Amino acid sequence: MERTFVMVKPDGVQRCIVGEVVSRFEKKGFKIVGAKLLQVSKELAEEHYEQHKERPFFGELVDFITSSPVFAMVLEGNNVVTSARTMMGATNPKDSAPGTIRGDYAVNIGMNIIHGSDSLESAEREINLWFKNEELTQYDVTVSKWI
Ligand code: FUP
Repeated sequence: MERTFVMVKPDGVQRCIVGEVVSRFEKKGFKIVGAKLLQVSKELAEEHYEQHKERPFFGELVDFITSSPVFAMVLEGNNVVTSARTMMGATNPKDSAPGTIRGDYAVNIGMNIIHGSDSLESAEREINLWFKNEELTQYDVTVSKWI
């Protein structure tokens, strides 16, 4: 079953919309298989955003993501990588559609509430980076047959 890594960024935690974000994914039909609130270290932030190392906003991005705790999750379900990205909306909130998480809650590209893996390969890398194997669970949900 497909898995993805999703994180409510410091702005989402500070604005108390962790529950709202989690609720959207739960209601959609995705299963939470791991979750934790954590203060991100500079090392973890730099490794997570490695692909943006040369970009002018890299320093700000690392400062932002380490400025206050984040809520990290691993979600499981059919096509969850693509679906979670669709539910998040475009990176720049000025382009993200109403009804998406960024479209409904963000106005600023630097503080856009949520991160989600952009491919199966990124999902695997990010899940391994953020979670230890023993922090992830395997369980059946009885509603699965209805989804
Ligand atoms: P996304 O996959 O939608 O999170 O977007 P990217 O990986 O392209 O960017 C990661 C984060 O860098 C964004 F969430 C916000 C930040 N960013 C900027 O601050 N400025 C930019 O021009 C692009 C991205």
